[in-house]
Order: sequence, then structure tokens, then C-alpha cells
Amino acid sequence: MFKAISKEQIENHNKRNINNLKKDYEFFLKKTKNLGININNIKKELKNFSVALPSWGLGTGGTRFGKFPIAGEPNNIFEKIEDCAVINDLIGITNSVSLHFPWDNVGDFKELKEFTSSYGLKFDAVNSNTFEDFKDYKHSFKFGSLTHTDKSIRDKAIELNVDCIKKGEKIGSKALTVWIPDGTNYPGQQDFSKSLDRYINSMKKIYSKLPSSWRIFIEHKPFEPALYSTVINDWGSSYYCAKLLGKKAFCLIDLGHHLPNTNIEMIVSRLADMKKLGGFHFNDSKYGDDDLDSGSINPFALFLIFNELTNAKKNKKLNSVSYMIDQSHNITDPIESLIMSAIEIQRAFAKSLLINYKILEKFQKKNDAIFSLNHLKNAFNIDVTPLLQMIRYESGNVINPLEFYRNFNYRKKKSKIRKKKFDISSTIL
Ligand SMILES: [Mn+2]
Repeated sequence: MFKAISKEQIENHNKRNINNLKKDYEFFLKKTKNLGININNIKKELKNFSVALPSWGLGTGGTRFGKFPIAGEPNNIFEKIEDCAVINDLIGITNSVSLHFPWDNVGDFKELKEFTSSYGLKFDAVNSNTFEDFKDYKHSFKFGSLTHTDKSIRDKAIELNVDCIKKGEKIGSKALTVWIPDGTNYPGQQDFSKSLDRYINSMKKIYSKLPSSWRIFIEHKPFEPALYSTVINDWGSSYYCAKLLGKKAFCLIDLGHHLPNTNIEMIVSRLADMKKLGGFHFNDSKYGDDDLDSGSINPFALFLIFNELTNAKKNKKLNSVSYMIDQSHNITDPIESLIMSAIEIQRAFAKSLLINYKILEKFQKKNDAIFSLNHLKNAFNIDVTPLLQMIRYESGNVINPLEFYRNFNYRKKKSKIRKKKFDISSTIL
């Protein structure tokens, strides 16, 4: 199988780092053994863990104030797949890519699928874009898409979503994620109830076109681009719609799509109980939306989310949950951000596996707030880095991926081949 990084380069890197890792891992094993933790079971769970990469996260992001591309960044979906392959070869937990249409349109989907498979990658959920207008459109989504007051525009938005499903089928996707920008900027601009009715009717039409093995994910967001109201603003609206649509419809939690201080881990627990938790878009945020890297601001909150997931799974309350990163990289090399983010997500999951729920339950029954928290903190405070490194080593990936990537000079090499978007002298290279 063709891979982005040669086995020899990976082995050379690992040879240089394995002795240090062995010492750290031994210490980690001793520590966890003293706590009565069975690492073999945890390793098995971690080896099954994967998080999808968003095709749109591979290019440099930006804000409305500007965008600062870097040399060697990908120009099309094929080049983005190459970058995803580099990430997956290094860390081994990102073997699927999520596409966004019409951004990722290609003439030949068979070719794209084969190209992607050649790197050992597959496709995750497909995403529809009804939040901007393209040149060839005869309609406009300025005042909404699936909830627009004009039926012909709603029909266009439905058509675009059905088109996503058809493209997704060609590449082996099994889910459609729908996020709409629909909402208002002025009180009185829209009848809240009627717009929700229009959403449900539009979604029913999309749902009716969903293949039997597929799922549809509803992604909520409280604000932006609409700044007064949003039609699918929170998990309650999302749950209501998913429930109405049927058993193939689920809620998707994008961490950044919540107002500050929202208790997201509690939403996770509720949706798991209601059997409607379908997936995640991971990122972090300080003020709003999803523009910071996963785990960069609040790793403890990320751990608490995985605590709910791990607990729900133990209690057999969890359906299959789809994990994806959804974040914008404005000032970093997206590959580096995605490597670090995927590992932070894996780290939070690993730490949640160190929690002993029997012990926690004992403290909870006694209403012992401090020892309950302390039990979670004990798991959170264990450094699982050697465990994650050892899993990468044993799986043929790289012990220190960021260090390897810096020395690999990937962007420099690609800047000579890929179309230049600007003068190289102004890059971060
Ligand atoms: Mn998202």
C-alpha cells in the first residue's frame, strides 16, 4: 500500500526515541499497577479509537479580517488527502476524512476514492453547505436555506443535501451532517414556530432519501452567522427534530457551538440516555464558535466529556458515536494543529478509561463531593503520554509526531510542487 511517509523514516525516528520511551512507559505501568488499573484492556480500547479529519481544516483558515496562507498548502481535495495521509501515518488515529460539498466536488469520485484508499484512508460523514452562494446559483441563501420562506429556495437546499448523499454513496460515506446557518438578525424578522416547521418538513424530504445503512446528524449552533436567533439553536431543538425524523437521525455536538459556560458534558449524558447522540465535532473555544484547537483551552472539560462517554458505554447506553475534528487554523500549519488536536482528544479519552466507576459510585452514594472530584482528578492528572507513545510505536506510527513532522520539511517540499498562492518569503517557513 502506498503511504505518505516511508516505513524506514518512521523506524529511524523510533529507534532514536524508544529507549527514553521504555523508561517512561515502565514508570507509567508501575504507577497504574499500584492503582489497580489493567492497562491491557485500556490499550485495546485505545487501539480502536479514531477521529476523522475535516477536509476544510487542511487549508489555512482565516477570519473576515484576513487570511494568511502558507507555502505548500493544499489547493484541492487530492492534495488535502495527501496531507491527511501524512497525519495518519504519524499518529495512526485519523484514518478517515470528512468532505464538504460543493467545496470538495470532483469530476470523478471513483478516482478520489481509489486515491484515498491507496493511502489507507476512508471517508467519514459528508457535510452540506447551504450557508453561502456560489456563482452558478440562481437562488440565494441570504435569508435562509432549509427554512427559507420561499419554497423554491428550500427545495434547492434540499436538493443540495440529497446531492451530498449521492456523492457520499460513491465514496463509501455512511452519514450526512446537516448544519444550517438559518436564523435572524432582528426581533420580529421571523416566526420562530413556522421556521422550525419548515425545517422539519425540509429535513423529512432529505431523510426520505437516506440509504438504509446511513445516519443523518443534526448540528446545532446558538448564533452566527445569524446574530439574534438561530433555527436549530441548541440540543433541545436538535433532539426534538431527530426524534421526529426517526431512528436514523441523531444529534451532533460541536463543542464550539455552545454559549460560554454551557455544561456540555451534561448534554452528552442526556443525549446518550435518549439514544440520540450521533457524533462530535471537536475543537476548543474561549469566546465563541469553534476556532481554537481541541484541548488548547480547557482539557479538563474535554476529559469530562469523555468521562460521560466512557460511563455511558459501560452502562450500554451508547450508540455508535462518530468523532471528528472541526476547527479552523488561522496562524499555524494545519497539519501540526491537527496532529496535536487528535492526540489531545485521544489523551482525554485515555484518561477517562482510568476512572474506576465502582469507586466513584461509592463516593457518589455517600454524597462525598471532594472524594468524587478527587477520583476524577486522579485519573485526569495521570500523564498518559507514554501510553499514547507506546501505542503509536506498537502500531508502526511515530513516537514524537510533531518533532518528526518539523524535521520532515513537508511544507518546504510541497511548496516546490504545489501551486503557489503567494510569495514564499512571507510564510512561516
Ligand atoms: Mn461543526
